[in-house]
This record gives sequence, C-alpha cells and structure tokens, in this order.
Amino acid sequence: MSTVRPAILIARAVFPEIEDRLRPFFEIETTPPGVVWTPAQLVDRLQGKVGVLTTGGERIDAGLLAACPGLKIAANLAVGYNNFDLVAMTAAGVLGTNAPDVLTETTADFGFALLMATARRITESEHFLRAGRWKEWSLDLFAGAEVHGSTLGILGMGRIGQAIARRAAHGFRMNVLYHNRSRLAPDREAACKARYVSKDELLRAADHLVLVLPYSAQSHHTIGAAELAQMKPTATLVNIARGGVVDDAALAAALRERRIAAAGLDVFEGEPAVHPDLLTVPNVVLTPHIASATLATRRAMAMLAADNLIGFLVHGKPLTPLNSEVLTP
Ligand code: 8YV
Repeated sequence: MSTVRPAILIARAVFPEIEDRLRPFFEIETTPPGVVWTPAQLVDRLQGKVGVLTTGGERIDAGLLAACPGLKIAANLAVGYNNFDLVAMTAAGVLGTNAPDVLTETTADFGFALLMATARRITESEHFLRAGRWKEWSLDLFAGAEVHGSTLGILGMGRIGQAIARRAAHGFRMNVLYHNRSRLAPDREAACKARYVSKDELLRAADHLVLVLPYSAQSHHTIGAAELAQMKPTATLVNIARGGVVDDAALAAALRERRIAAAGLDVFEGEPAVHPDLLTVPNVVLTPHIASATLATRRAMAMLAADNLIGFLVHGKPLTPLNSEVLTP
C-alpha cells in the first residue's frame, strides 16, 4: 500500500488550526502571510497537486486547468465563486466547492453595520472630529437619513439577503422590498416580512438599497448610471455583494453630484485597487472586503473549505459541491 499522501496547496495564509486539520491527510504546501500568487505563480505551485484551497482572489479558469492536469478539486474559502469558471472546471472534471451558510449571519450583521454607518454618516463625522474641526454643536451637524421605519430595498434575496431582511423588519420595523431572479416561497417571504417588487420599483422606492446578489457576466454593472438615476436623491446604496455589480465610476459621479445621498462599499471593481474618485468623495464609507470578517466566522469558512478537501479527496463526499456532475463519471 502506498504511503504517499496526496499533495495540496493552501493558496493564501490560513490559521494554523486549518493546516493542522489538513496535515494528517495531505502533503500540504502553505502560502506565507501577505503573499498573493500571480496566475503564473499559482500554476507553478499547483504542479503535482490534486487539490487547492482558494480564496475569492485566485482564479481557476481554462488556462490554469490546462496547465494543471493533476488538479481534482478547488475548495473556495468564500460563498461567492465568481473566481471559478465552473463550465471549464466541469469540462476538465475538476470539482469546485464553496463555503455557504457559515457566514450568513455575520455578513448580514456587517451589511446592517455598513447601512447604519452610511445613513448616519458615522465615518464622515469621525474624520471631521479627528481633524479637530468640531467647534460647536449645531442642529443639522451630520444630520443623516432615518433608518428605522424607512423602506429597505434588497437586491439579491439569497441566504444573506434574507438575514438582512429579518433584521430590518423585526429589529428596525422597516418596510422591506426585494427583487431577485426568482421570487421566494410565501413562507420565506413571511419570515422576512419582505415584499417582491420589480427592479424598477425597488430602485424608485428604496430609502436604502442593499446589494447582495452574486457576480456574473449577467450581473455586471447591475447598478450603473441609469439605475442610480432612478434612485431617490436622499437614498443610500450599500454594496456587500461583489465589485463589478456596481459601476464604481458612475457611482462616484452620482455621489459627487449628490444624485444619491451616500454609499457604503465593502467590495470594489478591481479590488484591492479602489476607483480614485471614490477616495475623494466624502459621502461614502469604504471598507476592505470584511463583511464576513469575525475570527469565528473566518475560522468556520476555512474549516469548511478544508473539510471539503478531506470530504472529496479522502472520502469521495464533498460537503458543499458546486458542480457535483463531475462526481459521477
Ligand atoms: C470572503 C466573500 O471573505 O464569501 C464570500 O463570497 O466575499 C467573503 O466572505 C472573500 O471572498 C475571501 O475569500
């Protein structure tokens, strides 16, 4: 019996306990903290590997697959998987897995935090205070938009969208509207007290619009100049979905010209680069893709990715497969 263990790459630094979980089963190659492999370096590292633990930052596409014929699985440490070309992966017989559920509530908490910070101008007013510009109290000093009792629009009503809706309806007595590719079952709508509307109605009616839809070629620039023009001038926009869902240049222009009141952004087109115009407008709250970032949740996401590698490569049963058709030859 061969004692050679299959080799895998952990493509971004993870917590030591994740490596410990994988080590009994695999020869693991780790990635030092702060290192992000270029596509060519990734191909290089993947030679002789059957599995890879990726984050949303590593692209698994036809070019990489052709150059890494031994690869059998890419386990994403993220619920979103727009970094995977699933069609190419399926064609190459490579399984993709993601990390759903374990981050839902934490990400919804953050969506709400970003909504609150944006509507109530928390970072803008903190910068003002830190700059020593607070000289007196005045009636409209950083007066923001009402959150409780207002109308919340949610675009993309998956698990995270529903978790945000529950917070809004039950905690903040908001009127919750949503638009999604498909309408929720009546019992789910009732649980989130959310009403299905067209995208146009959502844009026009929302006091606050939160984006939670997956990124794909179809959702590219779902919010561009035309959509921003439909929104209320008092509205806030929150993007915790993916960069590319919003046309960041169009958004920066709308914010500068006060065509909408404010935006809260955790994700950006071309991140970690941020559109320079967004850095110069005051009415935007910017965070570095941290919606799922609590230690407990990031640990759970990484552990699920590790368990997908073990589940598939050791037991033939991944926990959260994306293209399970590759499992049945
Ligand atoms: C990840 C995310 O932290 O899960 C997702 O889809 O956007 C984040 O929670 C990020 O993608 C890193 O993998």
